[in-house]
Amino acid sequence: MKTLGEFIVEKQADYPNAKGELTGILSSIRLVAKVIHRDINKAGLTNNIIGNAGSENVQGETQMKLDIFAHETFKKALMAREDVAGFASEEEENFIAFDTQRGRNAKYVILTDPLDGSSNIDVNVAVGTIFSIYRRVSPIGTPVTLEDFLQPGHRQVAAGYVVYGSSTMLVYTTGNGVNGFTYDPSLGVFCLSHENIQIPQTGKIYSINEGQYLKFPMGVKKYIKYCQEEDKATNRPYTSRYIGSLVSDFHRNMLKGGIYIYPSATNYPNGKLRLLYEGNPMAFLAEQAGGLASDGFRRILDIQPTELHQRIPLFIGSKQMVEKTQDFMQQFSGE
Ligand code: AHM
Ligand code: MG
Repeated sequence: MKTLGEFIVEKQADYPNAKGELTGILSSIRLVAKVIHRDINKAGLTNNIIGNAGSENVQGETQMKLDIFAHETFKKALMAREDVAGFASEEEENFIAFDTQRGRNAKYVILTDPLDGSSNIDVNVAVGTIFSIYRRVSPIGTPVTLEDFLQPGHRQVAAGYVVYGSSTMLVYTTGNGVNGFTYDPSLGVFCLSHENIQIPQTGKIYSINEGQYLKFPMGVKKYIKYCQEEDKATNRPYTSRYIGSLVSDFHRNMLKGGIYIYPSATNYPNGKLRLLYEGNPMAFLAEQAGGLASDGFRRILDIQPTELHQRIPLFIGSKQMVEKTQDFMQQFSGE
């Protein structure tokens, strides 16, 4: 049995010049995952953590929404170790520069969606934490700038997610394949359980919020109908599975083969998901596992971000299925 800690140290040995900064960041993320795992598992019992931020519980204590709690946990863990130069989160409008001597001298910035799918918490459905790491472009020794965060996804150094499901798993890549670690709460360690994950080239599952069907672009509507048509040669009709928690939907599709789509819609002209906190890290993982990620027309990892909380349509998963959606989007782009 190999633990995540052992695995990270072993990988660092492949890079003789590495100073251990990335190793330190991954260790912080591992700790964050354990803390969030613990708190999610008692969310139903702890009445100062569930519910709306800003409201008060019966004891008059301020309630903290779990996604804000996860954000604070992440920020504190990174600040404590000072392994990163800056931090940006879906839960905070501006990025944070860790403006200490160690912070200014650090090489990396980290971006996160600390608790994705958080509306699922109150009903005991799996949620996740997503993270993305870049090498800064501003000079070492200065505080980080916005440009450090607005880099195209193909420049990511590492990315991953934690899924808090029937078991908690941490899945990540440093650009050398994708590996998954399952948490053993009794030992407090993540153990390598899914080595070198490969997304099947095609699959039977499509995941999309079909309630929004009428608002979707014609290419997406036609693709949904394609998924539902009978065709033995291509294993159709496909199966529809939508949890409404990107990490969980992606994780299942990655292991079984499938596609997740959050397209643009008349009420969401650029989709709902965020390029920096959701699109890019999941796209990096998808490609590293042999899959694809697109906005319907372009490779997600090639998009030059223009703002921190930018949204993008997302088509992600098995290669052949994503390619098929691109054909449909292209063919019906005028309608
Ligand atoms: P969040 O980051 O605010 O939790 O929103 C992202 C989530 C995804 O996890 C999920 O796939 C999607 O929103 C569901 O949205 P919808 O309810 O519109 O289908
Ligand atoms: Mg999210």
